[in-house]
Amino acid sequence: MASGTELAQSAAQTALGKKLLAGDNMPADPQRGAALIAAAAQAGDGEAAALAAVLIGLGAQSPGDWAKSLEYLQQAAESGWGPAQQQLVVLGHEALEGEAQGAMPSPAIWGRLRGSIDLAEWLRLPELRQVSAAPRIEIRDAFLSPRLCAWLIGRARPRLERSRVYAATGEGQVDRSRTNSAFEFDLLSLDVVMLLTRARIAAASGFAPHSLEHTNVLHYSAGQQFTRHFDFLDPALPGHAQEIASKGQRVGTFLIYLNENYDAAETEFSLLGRKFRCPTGGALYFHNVDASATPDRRTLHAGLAPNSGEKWLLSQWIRGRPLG
Ligand SMILES: O=C(O)CCC(=O)C(=O)O
Repeated sequence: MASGTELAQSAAQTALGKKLLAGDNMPADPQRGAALIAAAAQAGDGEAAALAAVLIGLGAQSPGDWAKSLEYLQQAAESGWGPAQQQLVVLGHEALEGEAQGAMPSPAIWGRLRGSIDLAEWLRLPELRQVSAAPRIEIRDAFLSPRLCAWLIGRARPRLERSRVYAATGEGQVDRSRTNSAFEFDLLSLDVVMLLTRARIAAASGFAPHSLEHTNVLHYSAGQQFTRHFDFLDPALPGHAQEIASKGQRVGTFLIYLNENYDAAETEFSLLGRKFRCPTGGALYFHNVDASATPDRRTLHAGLAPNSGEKWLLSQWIRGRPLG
């Protein structure tokens, strides 16, 4: 068992590792950050073990990598790191939830929860329904379970900020055309649940996980909206052209409807005269460019305002090539 001084040392290593990963008040040095996190996890720091799970998940290329990531998550949970315990609860078998959340859960529960996670099921996709051929729009019902949707809402709810639009300069800015709020999951906000969700989105869209931008969870109160817009970058605008050259075109948009107890608030494609919304966990995917990779102006769309209730939506923009 680690002494108090050893634990304090590994917590300090974790704190420095996080700063180096994020480039927080110092130049980013992901390699050194990851090495510090690995060392702190080895020394028994729970937060570091949870971060190691994320770092492995970020580079995961096989079920074996995911298994390794989950081992670290179990280690973090066993050392008492609450966020890791909660992730195992939401990923694991529902029947174990009550036991894990009891006042004095048995130390063995975290291993049992990990053992109950069905990784093959994660990567098995629900059938798709094509609802428009050009632009191509697809729906997959029950893409995420209601439990997962509630988890994602819970992660975003305390961290919401006013949404921004992508200006002609290529900068994000607050604008009255978009009045909803959002939480953007940056590197240090990621967890294994979100990474598995991203892996599922990547599989459904046919792109590599590294082609996915930061994931956003959007929130609309009654009356809030995202007026008609395109998601592709416009090559005619210098700021966008530069962004396309350096990071690739935003070729796809993948939306997951995280709840359903609101009125109206569909995603509207005005030029197609069509509106869509899915029951909790359903996904809508549309291609922002046509078969020749040209921006498709028929994708003009809006997030309409709820008349009542609040709408939660996961929004994932996808680039045509992996981001560096
Ligand atoms: O809220 C919606 O239904 C649409 C969201 C959207 O337009 C986007 O994320 O690009």
